[in-house]
Amino acid sequence: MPSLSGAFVPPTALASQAAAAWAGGGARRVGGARRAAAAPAAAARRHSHRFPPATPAAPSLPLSTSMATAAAGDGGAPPPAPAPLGQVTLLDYGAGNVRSLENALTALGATVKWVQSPDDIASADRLIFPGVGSFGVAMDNLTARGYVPALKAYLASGKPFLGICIGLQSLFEGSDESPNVAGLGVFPGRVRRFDFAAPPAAGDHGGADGGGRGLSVPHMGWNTVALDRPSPLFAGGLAAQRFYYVHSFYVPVDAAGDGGALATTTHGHPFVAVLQRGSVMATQFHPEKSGAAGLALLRNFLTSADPAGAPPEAEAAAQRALVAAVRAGSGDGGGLAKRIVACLDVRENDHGDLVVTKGDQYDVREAPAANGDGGPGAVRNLGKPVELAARYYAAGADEVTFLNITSFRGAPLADAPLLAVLSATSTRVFVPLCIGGGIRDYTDDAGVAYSALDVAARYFRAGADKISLGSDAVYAAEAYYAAGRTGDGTSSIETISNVYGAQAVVVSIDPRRVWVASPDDTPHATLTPRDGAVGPAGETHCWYQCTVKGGREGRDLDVVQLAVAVTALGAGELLVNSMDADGQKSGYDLDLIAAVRAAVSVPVIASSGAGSPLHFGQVFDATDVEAALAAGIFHRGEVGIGEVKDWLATEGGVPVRAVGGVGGEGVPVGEVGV
Ligand code: 1PR
Repeated sequence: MPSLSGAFVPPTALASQAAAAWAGGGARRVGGARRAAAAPAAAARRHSHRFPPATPAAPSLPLSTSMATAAAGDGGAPPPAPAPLGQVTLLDYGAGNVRSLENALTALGATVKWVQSPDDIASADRLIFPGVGSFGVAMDNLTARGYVPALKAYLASGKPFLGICIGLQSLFEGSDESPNVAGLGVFPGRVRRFDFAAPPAAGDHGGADGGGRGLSVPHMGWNTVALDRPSPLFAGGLAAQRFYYVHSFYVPVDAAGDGGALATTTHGHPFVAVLQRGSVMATQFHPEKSGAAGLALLRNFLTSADPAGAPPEAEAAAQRALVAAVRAGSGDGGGLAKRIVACLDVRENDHGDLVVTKGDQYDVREAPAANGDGGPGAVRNLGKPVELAARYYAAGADEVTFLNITSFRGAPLADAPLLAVLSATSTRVFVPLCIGGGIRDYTDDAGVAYSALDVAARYFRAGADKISLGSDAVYAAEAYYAAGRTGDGTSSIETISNVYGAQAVVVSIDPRRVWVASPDDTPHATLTPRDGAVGPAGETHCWYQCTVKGGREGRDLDVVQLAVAVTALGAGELLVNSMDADGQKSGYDLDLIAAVRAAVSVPVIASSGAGSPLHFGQVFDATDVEAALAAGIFHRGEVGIGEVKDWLATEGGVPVRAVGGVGGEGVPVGEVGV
């Protein structure tokens, strides 16, 4: 178990040996040309701890489950309840999901104080800036509230500062995202846009993603850190962990300046993962969404006497050993892990309780005979939403999705129980949460009009990191084509994406296969199934029709048309269900998923039909999607998330985030120590 006090216990004999070898070998190597002659003494001291560069020719193997788990400790017994950690000040300006960070800090035992005025910034002892929204929105808000002078003074004060995501990017002079907006300028240089119009050069990425097309943008998911030098922030084995990133813009390593990049990561090319100059630290990833590893990093920031200083030598040696061990095992290639997503379809059962249910080809009711009265069967009840979500987090789910499957019938914001479920879940689950169902413009029974943006805002405030649009996205795509392939700015996709960013908008597609004898029989793009399947009348071709209202109504739109339209309108990720494969446990519909994957450059989540770990391997191998989702097999306990990940890591050669993490995931609130 990693120690909270900073003293590091080498996790395995392997790491111990590596530590000894490293300490005896190159532990004192200096960063050569990267050390500026005139660097201040403190900076020079830090440089003396730098790790040597990774061997360029090192193979890009996945970070092995066993190594990362071992590096993180046994993850077994729950840690003791956290001692109070004192106060931390959060700089927020009211946009996006900052509740997650507050929840994470509270769960660690910290008292959170929100900045209400410039004086609160000046009086803070430890300040965290969880920037959300775009670069321009962040800077405009800081300026409008008069925070910029106080923030600059704080950044120069030597007191610990931790920026997160936009909180990192806003430290620079400017960004491609908002070209006319000046940043804080603490670091020179600009934040750049990922541009993968052309595929990265062979070997230029971790092999987990990419292929014949460019890498997906946003960079969304769990990626590694390549630590440049030991740091108190990474005490406790964190250098071997993956963290959750979600962003379309990045800080080039050069822009961070000499020694500015405490850690880098790779998506097509290296970029800054963690920045540090003096007491100013910032992560491109979201520690509050990075499971136990992220919580451990936050705890290190809060508890280290000098989080920006050099760690004690024992800890520094342990970190060097760990980095060496990771490099030896993984080649330091980085790249996104494939995400495993647990999905919870929720609805009221016939007694009015909100339950997790699960359909077979979207039918969530038991067979009528089970009732004995000739009426419809009962809604399948597979458990309580918060409990199941927490269980999946503990088991290593990389993301949890709630789909409110009957909300199209009523008024979504009247669905207070679901908002309560989301709020409760976000205090216990520290990986990304997505919620979908019923997000659209509507008017309630009292005649009050709500926009989709209003509905989404409530979900974000309740703890969602992303929202998912189903039916409304189909209507938006139809309007897009009717208007000549353009949006008018009013669709739910556009309005929510504009305010919260594309990465916060998922489109959930509910297609069904339509068989045709010949491609000439339909205006839609057809394909011939790769497994040789034929239709009921021997048809050899099919197309995938979009549906609305939970599959109850088919539309004259195919999945590729939908995918192209919704990403043009601003969706940042697609969730591809299949009405035919749902609940069948015979594998994902590879033709369907490959067709969508090939049509877009945003991340794609494969859904419907998983029955075994092999099916996950097949979909990653055949379609190159970034994530795969399952429901039924997890709910019924037939296959565990850990089983899937172990199989992928050992048999499938697929990079995944190690299950277990630091001190175990999903420990109860009040016991989130690491
Ligand atoms: O149209 O914006 O209100 O959103 C409604 C949302 O509810 C959509 O995302 C839609 O997919 C979902 N939904 C509606 N009805 C159902 C149903 O099952 N009757 N669920 C439904 C969709 C598919 C997945 C399922 C996977 C994996 N269910 O959620 O989890 O198929 O299942 P498996 O691993 O067991 O095969 P809107």
